[in-house]
Amino acid sequence: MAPGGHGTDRDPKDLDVKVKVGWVKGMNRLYFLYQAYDDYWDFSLPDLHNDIFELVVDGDRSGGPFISPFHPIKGMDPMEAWFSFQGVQAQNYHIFTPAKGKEWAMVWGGQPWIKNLPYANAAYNYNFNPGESGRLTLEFWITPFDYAGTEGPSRAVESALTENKNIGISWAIIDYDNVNIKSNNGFWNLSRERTMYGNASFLLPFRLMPLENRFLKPIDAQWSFSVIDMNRRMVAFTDESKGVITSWNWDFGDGKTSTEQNPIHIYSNPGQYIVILWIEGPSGKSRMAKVWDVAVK
Ligand SMILES: [Ca+2]
Ligand SMILES: [Ca+2]
Ligand SMILES: [Ca+2]
Repeated sequence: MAPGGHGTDRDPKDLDVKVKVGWVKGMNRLYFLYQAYDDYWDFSLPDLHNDIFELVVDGDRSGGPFISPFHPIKGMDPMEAWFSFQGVQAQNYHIFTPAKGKEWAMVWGGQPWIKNLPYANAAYNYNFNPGESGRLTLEFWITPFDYAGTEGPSRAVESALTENKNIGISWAIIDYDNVNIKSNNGFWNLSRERTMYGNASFLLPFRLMPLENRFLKPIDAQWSFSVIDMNRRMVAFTDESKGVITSWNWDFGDGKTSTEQNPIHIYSNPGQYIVILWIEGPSGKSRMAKVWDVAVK
């Protein structure tokens, strides 16, 4: 991490942090595992004086400023900017480590609803009192938004998380080590630019990696379909199988078959069909059947 603010000499006896980030294909969520040792966990007060993991996410890397003091229009009313601008296109979470008698995070903007279910959740594990040292584990997940307005989820747009997409992320760790001293003892940035907290152009690209090969089967049948013309009962089938494949065999469930990779089939009669794809390759065979997903009237 690049130092910023105070606390430029990192000392693991003062603070030692490990962060892991993950995602699951098919869900617009980012998962975090935060493991930290601190010599003084500062979390008894109800305000921002708290050990904090400050996370900033820009799900579509639109970049640019996103907090009211950085609004491009000079002299903008700060509350107007808070509601129309702050956190709308990139989000900043001040996550309290830990949170006791306090919500788990402060979302720095006019969209506090994004920290609650079904958009986020958090759980802590620790065994210390305020002012003591020890180890903390925090697990949480969030939903990044391309648009998160103050009016709530009805007009919101989740960031679509897809394989190999780059998203903007940075974080800072704010270490308070004395409940009686107002200022913090350290502010550590992942980004080299301290103002990453309010300008998404200073976030770092995190690539949403595909599953590593060791987690994949060498050959794995999968497919999807789309009814392209219900009047003609015309259905397009798309092969989504993984691995090296040399042959495809489709059974459309009406007695007809195909050896094309991506066939289009016309059903003669209405009904729900059991469609089966068999594939073969150098590493073996695989089958994927779907019962009654394909239905035409
Ligand atoms: Ca400390
Ligand atoms: Ca954005
Ligand atoms: Ca601390």
